[in-house]
Amino acid sequence: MKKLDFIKYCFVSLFLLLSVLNTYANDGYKLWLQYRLIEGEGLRESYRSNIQELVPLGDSKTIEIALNELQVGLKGMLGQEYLSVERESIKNSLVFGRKENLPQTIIGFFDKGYHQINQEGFIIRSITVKGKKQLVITGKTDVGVLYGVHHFLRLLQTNQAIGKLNIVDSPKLKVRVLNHWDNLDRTVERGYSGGSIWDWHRLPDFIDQRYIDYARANASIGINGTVLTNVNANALILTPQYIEKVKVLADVFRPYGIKVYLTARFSAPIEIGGLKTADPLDAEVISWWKGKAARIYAEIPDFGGFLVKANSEGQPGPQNYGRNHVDGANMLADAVAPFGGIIMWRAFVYAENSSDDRAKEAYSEFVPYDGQFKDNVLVQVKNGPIDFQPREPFHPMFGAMPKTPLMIEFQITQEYLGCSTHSVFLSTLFEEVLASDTDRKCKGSTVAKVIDGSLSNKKLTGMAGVSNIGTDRNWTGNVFLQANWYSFGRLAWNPYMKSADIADEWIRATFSNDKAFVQPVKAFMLQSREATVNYMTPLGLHHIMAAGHHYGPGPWVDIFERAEWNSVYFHKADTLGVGFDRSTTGSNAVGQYAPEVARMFNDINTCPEEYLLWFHHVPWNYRLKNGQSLWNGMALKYQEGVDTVAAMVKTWSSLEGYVDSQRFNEMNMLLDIQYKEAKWWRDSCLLYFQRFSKMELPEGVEKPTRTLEYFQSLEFPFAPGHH
Ligand code: GCV
Repeated sequence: MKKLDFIKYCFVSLFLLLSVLNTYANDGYKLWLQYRLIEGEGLRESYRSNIQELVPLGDSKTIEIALNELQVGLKGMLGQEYLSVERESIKNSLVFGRKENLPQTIIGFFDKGYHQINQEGFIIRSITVKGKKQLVITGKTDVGVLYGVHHFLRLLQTNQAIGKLNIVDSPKLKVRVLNHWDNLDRTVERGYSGGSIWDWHRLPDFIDQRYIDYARANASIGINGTVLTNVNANALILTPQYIEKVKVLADVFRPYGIKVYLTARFSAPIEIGGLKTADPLDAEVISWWKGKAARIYAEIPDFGGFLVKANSEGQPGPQNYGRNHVDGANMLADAVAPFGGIIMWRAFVYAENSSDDRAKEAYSEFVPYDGQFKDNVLVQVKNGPIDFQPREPFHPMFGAMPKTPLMIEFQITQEYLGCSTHSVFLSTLFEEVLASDTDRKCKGSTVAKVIDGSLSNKKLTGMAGVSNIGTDRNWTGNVFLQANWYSFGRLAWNPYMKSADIADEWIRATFSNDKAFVQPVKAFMLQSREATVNYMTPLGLHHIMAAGHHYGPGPWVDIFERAEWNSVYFHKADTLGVGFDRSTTGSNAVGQYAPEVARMFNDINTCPEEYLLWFHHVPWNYRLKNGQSLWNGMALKYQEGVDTVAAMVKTWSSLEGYVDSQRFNEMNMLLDIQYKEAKWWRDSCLLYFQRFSKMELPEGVEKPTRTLEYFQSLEFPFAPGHH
């Protein structure tokens, strides 16, 4: 062996050995794009025989990115370099390019497929031309091709056969967007993964590699938009100084199919425009916004548009001028319409003066406006009527505004679910909401069908996820929570996907294809959200976390003047029972749902027990379906939540051999924290509610080792994400 060959041999052997042993440090930066060497020479060989060369068609930046992704991915997974080649060759090739760049010899294979896909869709098909096998990835646009390439790589990452592919797929939603609650000073509201990744100070000249990696990760799961700034907005982002910076980010993201959006502070015409008013019907204000939009589009021709939080939690809005949401949203919609922009107008509102039930407010304010918003307005509705709780029934607006395009907003960051230390797979929460039937009369009128436009024939559709991304090396503060970013993207692409399938993909792409690893991890992921509901807010309890930062339990919170900022407002515990009566005998929030749904929630006997205390004030000795009294059942649920986390800890610690040491150890420590905090939740909530129930803890529930006073005395002045 020549010296050079020998060195190469040693290098390759070492690479293979390290990949197989999986013991080198891995900080999780690569997310689900790990592209580990596929185990089993046989499988690798079968992939190699199908892909002997790469043939990119087209010379756009997007095709270059797709080629690069294939080269990186295939090198990692097959241990082999791939150079790109020209069209003519006799080998089995992987050809990728958009319709108009496909050679005449093969375009005919895709006629039918092109009719089935939209502008962002793709086709992956194995064909044989003159005895030569070809794998073709195509679409109507280069971005569609890029999505196809990522899908193809996912097939390899999950060890699927690629010999006879015929996949035709398109995103079901148009706007698939992350909402960053990032402030210009790089703090992140409700962010638990470090600071903001947007380095405004060094922009526009310094392009952090993170921006590129962020775009790449998003493209790999089909996310096509990013709102860079917090909905609690700062008008400065709309000044030329910042637009110049935003433009640079937009330029980085464009070839990955990602549009940039900004939050528009409604009072910007006053704050940065020198006007005396921000009244949406004022001629000067209208023209100011038109001018502002024109200047943004001059820099960023594909700028997505604005996201607006108005007249909510102190944010200015049209109501400050006696106008309404339609006036505000439509005025902005007119400003961006000439450029193809959209307005995402949030429905998360609750009155300055407490009403009888906060859960009813968004519906009451918005439903009367059904059909009045301009065509380029999406009303952005949180998944539930309160605020991203561990469990909420679906938001009644989803069943009540057939003439208005509604997009759903999920929270990926875990404001109410244990920050980034609790490993909660949120996909099951997202799935539960999307699968909820808004009507029940004509079965199948699910939230998914409302937001994908199929129920009432809407063209503009979307899903927003409040991002959990920050400057931490692993992006999300906890490797496991990368799965929530991932599942958000997959569900925004296809809101009918199942969490079990998403978990399966993510585990295989992120860690290992070994069944002995995939199965137990998948099982605990799928249980993890229910466990959190159980140890935080079982049986329909909600909003009983500590005040302000929302970290940890605080069912005793009763210090705020505004009633609905207090936990006691939400649980209403007294000596008779616990729960918020939203039935017809109470606030009648049930009346905001379609009649069949309302009936189901209204009757304590048909109300699903997971929403029991959401809709009813229930006596402590009420009999649950399992025969337990409410008090015992609640205590046992808290215990069950803790026990599930204990099992998660055990499962994970038995999987050391399958994961690199860094990610393994970090997860171990985080799960230990989660276990400790699950017990903290159980003990403090049970001690607190026991003051009202005056009943003993049932058998099987561990006795608290601390007093209620101890838990009430805990303070966390520097809890993250709260400013
Ligand atoms: C961005 C909750 C959060 C706020 C957040 C708000 C919203 O109230 O606690 O931090 O503000 O929701 O969604 O606008």
